Amino acid sequence: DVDAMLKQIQRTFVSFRLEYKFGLDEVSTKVAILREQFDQTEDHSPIEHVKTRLKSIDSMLEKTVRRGCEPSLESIRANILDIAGMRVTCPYVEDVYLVAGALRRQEDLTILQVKDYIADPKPNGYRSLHLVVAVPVYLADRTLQVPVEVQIRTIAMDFWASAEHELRYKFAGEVPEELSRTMGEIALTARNLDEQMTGLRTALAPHAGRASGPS
Ligand code: 0O2
Repeated sequence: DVDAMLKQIQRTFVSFRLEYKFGLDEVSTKVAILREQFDQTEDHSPIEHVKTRLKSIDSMLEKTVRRGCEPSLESIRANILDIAGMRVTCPYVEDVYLVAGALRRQEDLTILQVKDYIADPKPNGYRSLHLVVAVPVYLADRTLQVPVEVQIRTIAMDFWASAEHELRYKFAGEVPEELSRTMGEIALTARNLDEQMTGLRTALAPHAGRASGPS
C-alpha cells in the first residue's frame, strides 16, 4: 500500500544520506588529527575553526533539478558532490594551502576536484579553496567511496562569504545593485586585509626582528 511504499522511500533516503554522514565523519577525523599536530608543531594554529553540514534531501533535489538532471538517487549521487560539506577557516592565506596540501598528500583520499577561487576569485568577489575528495568508508559488507566537499578559506574570506550568503537568502537571489556593489568593495577590503595580515605574519614569525643569539 501507499503508506508502506512511502516508508520504504523514506528509509532509502535516510540510508543514502547516512553514507555522506560517514564520509564527513572520516574527513572530520583527518582534519582533527592535522589540527592537533599543527597545534603542537606550528607557532600559531593554522586552523581557526571547522564546521560541517549535510545537505537536506530537499536541497539535494532542488540542486539536481536546477541543473536539469533527473531527480533520482543515482543522478544525485553522480551530480551533487557537496552533499557532505566541511568548512575549514584559517587565519592566514598560507594556512589555507598548508591544510589543503596536508589533505592532498593523503593516499587514501582521491582528489575529485580542486577549485581555487583564491587564485581566481568569482566575479562577485567570492574567494575560497574548494577540494572535493572521495574518502573510503568501510561498512560491514562493502566499502564506499564517499565524496566530501572541503571549503578552506581565511577568516576574512569567511566573513565576506557569510554576509553575502545571508544577503542572497534575504533577497531571494535578487540582491539590489547598490548592495552588490558594496559587497564587491568589501571583497576588495577583505583581500587587502589578507595581504596585510600575510605581511604581519612574517614579522610575527618566531625570532623575526629579534637579535639572534644570546647577548
Ligand atoms: P550552501 O548553502 O553553502 O550549501 P553550483 O554553483 O553550486 O551550482 P558547484 O560546482 O557546487 O555548483 O559550485 P562551487 O563553485 O564549487 O560552490 C559550491 C559552494 O561554494 C556553494 O554551495 C557555497 O557554499 C560556496 N559558494 C560558491 N560561490 C559562492 C558565492 O558566490 N558566495 C557564497 N557566499 N558562497 C559561495 P551552495 O550549495 O550554493 O550553498
